[in-house]
Amino acid sequence: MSPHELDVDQFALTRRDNLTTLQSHILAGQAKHPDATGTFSWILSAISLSAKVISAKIRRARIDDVLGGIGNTNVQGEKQQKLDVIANETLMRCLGNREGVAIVASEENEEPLIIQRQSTRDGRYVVLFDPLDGSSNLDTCGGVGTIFSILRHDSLADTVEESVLQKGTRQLAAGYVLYGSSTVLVLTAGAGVSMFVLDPLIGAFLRVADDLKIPKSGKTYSTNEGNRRSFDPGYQRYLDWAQENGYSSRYAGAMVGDVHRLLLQGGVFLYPPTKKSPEGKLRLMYEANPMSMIVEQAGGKACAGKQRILEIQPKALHQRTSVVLGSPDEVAHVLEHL
Ligand code: AHM
Ligand code: MG
Repeated sequence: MSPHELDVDQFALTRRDNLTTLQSHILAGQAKHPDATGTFSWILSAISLSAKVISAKIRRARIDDVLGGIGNTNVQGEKQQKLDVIANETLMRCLGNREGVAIVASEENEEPLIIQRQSTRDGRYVVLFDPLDGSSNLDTCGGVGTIFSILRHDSLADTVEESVLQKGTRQLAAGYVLYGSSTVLVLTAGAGVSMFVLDPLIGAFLRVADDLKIPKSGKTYSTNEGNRRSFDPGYQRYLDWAQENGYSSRYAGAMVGDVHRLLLQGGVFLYPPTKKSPEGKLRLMYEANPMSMIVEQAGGKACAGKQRILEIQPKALHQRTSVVLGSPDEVAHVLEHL
């Protein structure tokens, strides 16, 4: 081939391998909506900035001596880690000055925070998050994560509560950041799931997968089996069945870690009601809903008992729910036993 001839195959390969940052992915999404003002993209970029800051703080946590508890409990009665507070403040600082954010609500704050206090009705979005999920893993260098959910602010709602308490089906976007052996951001804006890895050398999230699909099945279940005796009999029957059928058990102690594994390798995650948490432990609005949206967008299923999680009408910001989510075949196996 002469040097002037175009090697079409090679060109196609180069095109496929083009580097895409989270920023350019977001802008490409925005370009598909000609009437978009860019506000939504700014919010996603604020979340990406928070993820970089939190990731850096976690990596240096032992050196900077910010591990361990602060001696306080949060609104849920759970021990707050120093990094819970740092991650919460980081997200608040990044989102607090973004135009278009009307309300921010977090696991660590009792009440939603009204960002646009003077003119809440001008703010267009509500951002909900769990700043540092699984934070009890921190002291032992285990995986932890940030989970977020973005809703449209209901400008006709009379109260802040009313605007925040929307079903998961109304989420515009959802995602999580896993601070594991690498920092991974998984995002859906309702048209498939994309995955990005933080390249710490250049400080950018690079896209490593687009339109991610969860395996249809996978012989792994994730649950805290220490609670098994207080599970309803249906869940216990499922665990018996899974063990008789050669399933493996994997449990990270951080939902983000477990969901990330099943998204890539298949399986099912269960947090049923227990004696200690009769409604389930996980929070509907900023844990179960965003994770369910991601799993469903990837082709999986997410239920609370037999009800689809995304269709639950929330009654309180910190409402809890039971959770069964993952590969469609595996969720079906659980439901067959309930
Ligand atoms: P957190 O938001 O207070 O960290 O709690 C949520 C976490 C989930 O990430 C995880 O799946 C679960 O709690 C673990 O709970 P348990 O220790 O009861 O198994
Ligand atoms: Mg959590």
